[in-house]
Amino acid sequence: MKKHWWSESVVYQVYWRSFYDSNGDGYGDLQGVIEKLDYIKALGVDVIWLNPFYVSPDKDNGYDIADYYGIMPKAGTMEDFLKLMKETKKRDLKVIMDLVVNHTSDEHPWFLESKASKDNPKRDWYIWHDGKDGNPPNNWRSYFCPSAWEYDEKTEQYYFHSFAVEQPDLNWENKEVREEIYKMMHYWLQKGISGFRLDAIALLAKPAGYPNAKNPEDIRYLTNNPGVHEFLQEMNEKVFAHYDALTVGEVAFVSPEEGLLYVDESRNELDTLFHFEVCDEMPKWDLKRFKAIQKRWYEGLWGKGWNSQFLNNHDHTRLVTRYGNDKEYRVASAKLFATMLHTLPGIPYIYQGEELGMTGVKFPSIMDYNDIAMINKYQELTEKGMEPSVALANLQPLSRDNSRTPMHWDTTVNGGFTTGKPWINMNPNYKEINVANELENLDSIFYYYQQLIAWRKKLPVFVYGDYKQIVEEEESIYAYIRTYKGEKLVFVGNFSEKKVQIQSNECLNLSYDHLVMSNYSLEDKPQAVNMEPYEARLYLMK
Ligand code: TEU
Repeated sequence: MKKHWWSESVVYQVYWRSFYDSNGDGYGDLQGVIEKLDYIKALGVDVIWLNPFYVSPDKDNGYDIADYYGIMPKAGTMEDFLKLMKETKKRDLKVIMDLVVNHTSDEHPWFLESKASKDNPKRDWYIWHDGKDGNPPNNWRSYFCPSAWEYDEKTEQYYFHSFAVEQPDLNWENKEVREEIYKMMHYWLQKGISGFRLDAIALLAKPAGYPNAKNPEDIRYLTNNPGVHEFLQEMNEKVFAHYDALTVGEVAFVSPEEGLLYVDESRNELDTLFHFEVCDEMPKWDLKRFKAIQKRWYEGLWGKGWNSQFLNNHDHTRLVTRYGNDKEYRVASAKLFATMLHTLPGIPYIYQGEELGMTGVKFPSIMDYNDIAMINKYQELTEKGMEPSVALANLQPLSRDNSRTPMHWDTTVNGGFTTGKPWINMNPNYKEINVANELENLDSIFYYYQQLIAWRKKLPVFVYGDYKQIVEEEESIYAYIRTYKGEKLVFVGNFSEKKVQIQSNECLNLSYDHLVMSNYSLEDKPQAVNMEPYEARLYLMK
């Protein structure tokens, strides 16, 4: 595979509205990100992914864009953005921007024109269909609502939305739309950003004829439809080919074979992708399934296109709460997952607060939640007759707000995040889990991440090593070997709350002398075959 500036990078995701508030309005902002750049740099990462901060009515936290060229006042100003560009450059950090081109806000001037009349020149910029016998054009669901169609009284047609009603889908079949989007992409790339995280990018092409779905609940029909690769090849030719940028696409519901079509270097589409076989499709930790996923994606992509690795983001419950153990083994399990994240093949992405082992939340009332996906679903369930308390309890574990509560900087009010009232409640455990505590404690999760990243920077095997799973028959052990030009890395992890003695002799020849990292003390020279609960081991050999 070709070597790029980003091949050896580690990406840190900044959900700016919950990162650091510099002006006391309760929202994090770009100036807040600037003030914390030294913290991000200290972790050792290279790239910052910023969630959307374009002008937006903010119904879906910035994923409903009303002006692609402006900055949301909550986030700051264009001046702040340019300062961020300067300050990141100074520290040799790159910035990739989250960009939403599958849909806009229903307040975008394009949509206002499109819905003004059937003969408006922008009518065809969105997807308008007649209803069928007083019903929507077909039976599809959207991600966030029971129907993917919304009726417009004035023009007596339905428009299509893959997400919320306030997020109408653009019509990518329309050449003018595509040209406008490419123009806007150039605008930001010329301002000095280093690439894009492309939101919902596999949704650009819609199924021909919009046929009814057999099982409308399974919304796979929204994704990965014929035509999407033509759009991406054109986007690449018209935009990405002119820059040395990193493009990572959000590509849900694809197999490795389908995923490869997006990232195969010879096809000139995207550089890498997020597939969702873990975060969307595996609600609870399932080691057997995880091993199979890693194997299939390695076999599908290796040598042809770059994979990405992530275990949580702004849409998914924090990893220690969802996949690890956020109680007695919070620190151990956070470090175990971190060791795996940085040693698997693919670019690692860290979601803000992950490096502190931040946990999910359970707010007492639906009124405490902000996530539009959760609130809409709550409404749908209660309208169908579900007890409100039952609906709330059902939705809490996977609410997107689990990961959206503000960063914990210290033990002061609101964890030092804001001097005002935070836009969403704090996780009450900020006095215990926060940056100040982490930085004081040499054994902290933060320093563990820092050390992993430092190793990754030092040895090419982390990036270029091939991948082979070992001790496959062990139920709670995950172990693999990666090799590259005489370097060898071995990861061994116990993903259970019990002590385990590994039976397989594949681990017998792992010598203590090669053990470079573990989340348990190395002083008593642990033997390779005896694993503590959630223990992680990293061996390196030359
Ligand atoms: O998410 C889109 C998405 O397709 C889902 O797979 C996502 O994992 C889901 O929301 C989980 O419940 C993107 C953004 O990441 C999300 O924040 C936006 O709300 C959405 O697109 C619409 O733009």
